Amino acid sequence: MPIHPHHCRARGALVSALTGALVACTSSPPTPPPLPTQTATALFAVDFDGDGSDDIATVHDNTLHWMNHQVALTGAIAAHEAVDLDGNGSEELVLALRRSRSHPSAEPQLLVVDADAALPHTLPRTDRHRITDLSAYGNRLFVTALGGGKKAIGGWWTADSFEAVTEATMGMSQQVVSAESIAVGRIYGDAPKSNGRLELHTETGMTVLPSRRGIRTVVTADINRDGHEDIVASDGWHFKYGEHAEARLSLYLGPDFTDYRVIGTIDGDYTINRIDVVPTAPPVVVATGTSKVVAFTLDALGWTPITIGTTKEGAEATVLKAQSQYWVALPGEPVQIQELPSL
Ligand SMILES: [Ca+2]
Ligand SMILES: [Ca+2]
Ligand SMILES: [Ca+2]
Repeated sequence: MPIHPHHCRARGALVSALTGALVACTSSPPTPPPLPTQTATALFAVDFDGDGSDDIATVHDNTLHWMNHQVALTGAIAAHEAVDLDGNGSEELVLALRRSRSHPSAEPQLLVVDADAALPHTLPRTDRHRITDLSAYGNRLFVTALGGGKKAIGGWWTADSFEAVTEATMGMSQQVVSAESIAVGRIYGDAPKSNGRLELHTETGMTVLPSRRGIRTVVTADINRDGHEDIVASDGWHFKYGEHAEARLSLYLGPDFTDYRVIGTIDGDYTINRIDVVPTAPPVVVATGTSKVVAFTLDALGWTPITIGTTKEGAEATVLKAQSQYWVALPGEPVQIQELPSL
């Protein structure tokens, strides 16, 4: 196998940043999955062929590239999720599209992409709305859409149906915790410009969880590997985001979520647009802020932030798993892929 000098350099830099140790290049490093395009504004990790390793889809020039296919996108990507919707063992990529400068009259759309084709769907509603978040739970997809009156409604979506479950003012980020409970991140409160909050919606009611201010991004993952889903949220939003907002990351341990602790902040950034939890032991949380990508790693003294890249124009880092190895891919010209060390 040939030596890949760029790959080795990136790997050495990241590993030495994390451990302080120098790592020698070997002649047969693990290789990440191939990129459909070398330049990308966005990229997604999806196991299209069901072999257990993520494949990469990229967006370049408003066109989605994946598995030797491409399709022009008819809007901007508002949310995305990988989920095996038809239960055949291979994942589909679901993109939520919204109107954009290049497509000012585009209707909100769910584009379901499998290994062979991309099929557009809509939500069964006719009012003006936009899809703001997607969440996979098993083979099911939970979709959040913001409509009139700043009301965000979350529910289970299939190609034939939508079963509404939650309703929250400006609850734009919603992720499934369990079949009966949904974490609802509200960026604002009921009153204009008031602070949002994190809520847990269940069949029996709603609980407010502690947070700094409004919630920009929510993910769920079993971060301490105890069998219960936990919640990670960026909870520092403020409407005067240039002055008061913080790129702050907080952790809520399930199943009660009363154990709440701050993982850290990204200095100089005002929010976190994407959170990826890497389920290694100990875990790593990769957060994309407004200018930096930071990996938070856990040791006996707590969480340590390590800046692993920069990001611009809303580009988000993506964690992918291939051949039992984790990688972080950063969109750009060209795309950069770094190996995530297991600490
Ligand atoms: Ca695969
Ligand atoms: Ca499938
Ligand atoms: Ca847990």
